[in-house]
Amino acid sequence: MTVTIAREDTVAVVTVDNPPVNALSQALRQALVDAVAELDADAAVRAVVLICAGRTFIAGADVNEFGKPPQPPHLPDVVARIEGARKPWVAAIHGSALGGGLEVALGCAYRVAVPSASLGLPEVRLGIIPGAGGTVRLPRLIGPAAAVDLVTGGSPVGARKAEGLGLVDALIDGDLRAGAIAFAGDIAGKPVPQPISERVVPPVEAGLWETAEKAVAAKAKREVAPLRALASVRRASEADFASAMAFERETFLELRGSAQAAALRHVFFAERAAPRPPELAGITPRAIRSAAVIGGGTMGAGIAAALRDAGLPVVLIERDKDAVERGLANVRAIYDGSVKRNRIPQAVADERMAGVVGADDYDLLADTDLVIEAVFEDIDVKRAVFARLSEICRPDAVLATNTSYLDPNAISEGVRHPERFLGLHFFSPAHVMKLLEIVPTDATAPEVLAAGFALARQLGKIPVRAGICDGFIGNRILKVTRAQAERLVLSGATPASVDAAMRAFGLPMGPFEAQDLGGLDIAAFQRKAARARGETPFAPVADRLCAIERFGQKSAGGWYDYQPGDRTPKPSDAVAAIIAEEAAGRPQRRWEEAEIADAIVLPMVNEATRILEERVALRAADIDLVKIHGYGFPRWRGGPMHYAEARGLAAVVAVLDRLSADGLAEPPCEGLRRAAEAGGFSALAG
Ligand code: T1G
Repeated sequence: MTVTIAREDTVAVVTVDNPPVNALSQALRQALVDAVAELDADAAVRAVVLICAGRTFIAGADVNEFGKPPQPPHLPDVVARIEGARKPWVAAIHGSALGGGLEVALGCAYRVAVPSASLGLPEVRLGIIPGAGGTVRLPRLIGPAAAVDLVTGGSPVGARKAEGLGLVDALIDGDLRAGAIAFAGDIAGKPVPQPISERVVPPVEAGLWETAEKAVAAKAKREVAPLRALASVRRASEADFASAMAFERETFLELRGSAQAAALRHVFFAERAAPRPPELAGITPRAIRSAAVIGGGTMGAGIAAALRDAGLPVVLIERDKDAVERGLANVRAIYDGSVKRNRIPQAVADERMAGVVGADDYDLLADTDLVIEAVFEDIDVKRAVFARLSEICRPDAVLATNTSYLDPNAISEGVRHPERFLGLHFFSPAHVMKLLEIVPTDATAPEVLAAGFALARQLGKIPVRAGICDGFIGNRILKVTRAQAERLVLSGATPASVDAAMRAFGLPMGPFEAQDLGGLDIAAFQRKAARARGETPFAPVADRLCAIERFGQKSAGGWYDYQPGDRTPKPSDAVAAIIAEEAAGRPQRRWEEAEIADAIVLPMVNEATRILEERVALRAADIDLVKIHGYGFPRWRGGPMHYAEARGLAAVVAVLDRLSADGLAEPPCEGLRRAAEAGGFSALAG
């Protein structure tokens, strides 16, 4: 890390260089304090530019330091030293000024930025609140309402919007350093703006706090930090600067040590490790500049939209003209929905739709870089598609299957140049869900696997490398969850009580609601294949529901009853009767919410441990990402594996031992017992 000072006539330029994102390590904080002292003492200097090397302005406190006691100089003191400097400091922002980086910029007398820059306070996404004056200075600078949005939402704003808010004083077109020096030269010697800490917060609109409290609580659900951040902005508006700073710092330090902050930090680092499997170090991905999707159903249309959203031209192939039209209509319906929900303007939807060519002619794919198959989950149908693609596509074109359960090795049998084949398992809706399971076959070449990971980044998705087994990582665990949910309703719980318990745990919906939404027939199809392989999947009630074609919302009834046109699940007497029949002879018991959550979540951990031991997943943290980004596991719990470690694996083993003794779960696997003895899953790492 270096902080260098250059002198351009009467303007000093302080350049921070702390790769990869100029995070505010202890050494950098000290260097900034030293720079203030040095430049205050230099009579020839009349203004100071603070600029960063590399891809971004300061991106925040160093998250690596969070697990340790804070070291001086503490960031609020650094910001105060800059604010109290005898010469005006100008923050010159490119890339992102985030968290502590924006707080440092707020200590400067001025802020200038290139138009492409962004500024934000994302601390709530890490389970904390700004801890160096962000919630206290921001309302003084841009007003309480705008400050509430920035602080409680955690989303950055672009430089132009920031200028409109008064957060940025000038936009610099062209070279930032030169522009910032010119700006500093202009303001040098002029009256310096009143330090933000000495200003008062502009008047608060009537009802702001009550309205904000309702909106933030509704969005944050069980996450603690957003409401605490709101409380800090409110305190800043109602108290003097010093006491508001003390309140903010006390809240920050409390949350910094919280379980939710530890979980969210775990996810932050997991999301940055997953896209870099060690086997791909130094491998250049095969370039993907054009794509095609075979199959215009729900998945194919979603994948086509995801590709278009990333700017790739897409050919959507179906078997005949009518099917092509249906496929294009499915893509158009996705964009109509996005416009209706104000996600994108109509013009963007039209431009993206214009980039989808529908066809029933495979010959159009002769020069396409990537083809993703999303046809019916039948191996013969898939093999036939790839046989044609082998004939027509370039030998180096990447061929991918979106299969959920079939073996990509088996699908790729007969494919020419099998090294260019892999599994890309998208989650429905494919243009929304972040998770992408990337499944190499025995033959997949490293540069092709790397192309899968590069595509994930281009699509803004979270890639997780998955080995081949039935259901890869996520759906394999889902099978266990569904079996557990049935065990619960056969031993005294009800679909409604299980779903309520899992919503209370933090899931967007419970296992029975989810089955009704997705359709019971899909899992029934998988159970039939499993039984053909000699397996014995446990689903006595689901089997009976499918036998009477109760497939869920698509068939007016599944685990719940539905009124026509109403998706609200209603407890079903018919289902209750079937459950009662299947439960006959089984011990019945009362189930508290926490016990239901244990009986659903801890068997997930057990199966995930097997997945880890079999190397189907590279890391326990990867499995957390699969559950969070593919199945809605609450991010603030860090994923099932982090949740189990935070709870204590010995305690997890004890609960599973008790449940399995009552026939309500499988016993803990050997790997889980070993991890419990070792105190964590890292003991199972290869
Ligand atoms: N601290 C330490 N390392 C960080 C970091 C941080 N804040 N942010 C990113 N990295 C590392 C990351 O682990 C990865 O490392 C590399 O940088 C590239 O990251 C007092 C307390 C800045 C928008 O929450 O949003 O300030 O794996 O892959 O896609 O109130 O990183 O390469 O070794 O994400 O170009 C607030 C978090 C902290 C910003 C760049 N700040 N970072 O995205 O690169 S709390 C944040 C980001 C705080 C104050 C409070 C993004 C990015 P490696 P990347 P990117």
